[in-house]
Amino acid sequence: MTLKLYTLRIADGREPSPFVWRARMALAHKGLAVERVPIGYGEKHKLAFSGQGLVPVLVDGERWVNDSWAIAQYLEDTYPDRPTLFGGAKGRAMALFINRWADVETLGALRLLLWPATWDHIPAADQAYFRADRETKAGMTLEAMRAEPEAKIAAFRRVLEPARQTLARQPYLCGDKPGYADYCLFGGFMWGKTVSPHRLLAADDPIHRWRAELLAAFDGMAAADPGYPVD
Ligand SMILES: N[C@@H](CCC(=O)N[C@@H](CS)C(=O)NCC(=O)O)C(=O)O
Repeated sequence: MTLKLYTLRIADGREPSPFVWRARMALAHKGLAVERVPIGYGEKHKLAFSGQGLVPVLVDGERWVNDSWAIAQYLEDTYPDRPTLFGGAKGRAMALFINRWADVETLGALRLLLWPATWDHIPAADQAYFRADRETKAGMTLEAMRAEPEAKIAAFRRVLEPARQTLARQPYLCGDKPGYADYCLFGGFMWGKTVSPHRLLAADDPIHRWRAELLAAFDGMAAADPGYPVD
C-alpha cells in the first residue's frame, strides 16, 4: 500500500515546511513511494485524525505518525531492510542532537527572515492567521521582521559554523553518504529556496557544495520542487 504524507502547500505548489522536507528526504532515502496530500494553513481539519494540527503526518495503511523525528524513527524501524537513515543506535542518538541543533539554531536564525517571505506566498485567505500567529511568536510585526535581511543572513551563516567545518572535511554530516542528520539541516535550506530569493550561502562555502548535492539527490527531487533558483 502506498504511503501518504500530509504536507503544507502554499501558492504555486510551493511546499515550505522544513519538517516536511526532512520526511520527504527520509522517504526518498528509503526508496519508498509516497503520495503527498497537500493541505493549506486553513485546512488543519484534514489532520484531525492525528489529534494535532501540524505537518508532516505520515499514513502507512492503518497507522499514522506525526512529527518529523517520530516519522524518521518509524521509517527506520518499520523498513529496516531499506537503506539506513541513522547507521545504528549511536548514529540515531547523535542524529537527535543534530535534529535539535538544526531546530534551535538554524531554524531559529531563519525565522525572522523567512516568516515574512512565507507570508508573501500564502493565499490571501490564510494571511491573517499566519500574520497573527507569527507576529505573536516573534513579538514584532511582519514589517519589522523585514528589516536588515543581510544581518539576518549573516547571523544564519554564523550558526552554521560547526556544519561548515565538518563539511570542509567530509562529504556529508553523516560521513561518505548522506543520512537523516543531513536532511535535518537541509530542510531549512529548502524552506529558504521555496519562499525567498535571498542567497543564504556564499558560493565558496563548503555547505554550498553539500547543499547542491542534496538538491540533486534522488533524481533532483528537491531541485525540481517549486521555489526560487538556488545559486
Ligand atoms: N516538531 C514538529 C514541527 C512541525 C511543524 O511545526 N510544522 C509546521 C510546518 S513547518 C506546521 O504544520 N505549521 C502549521 C501552522 O503553523 O499553522 C516536526 O518536527 O514535525
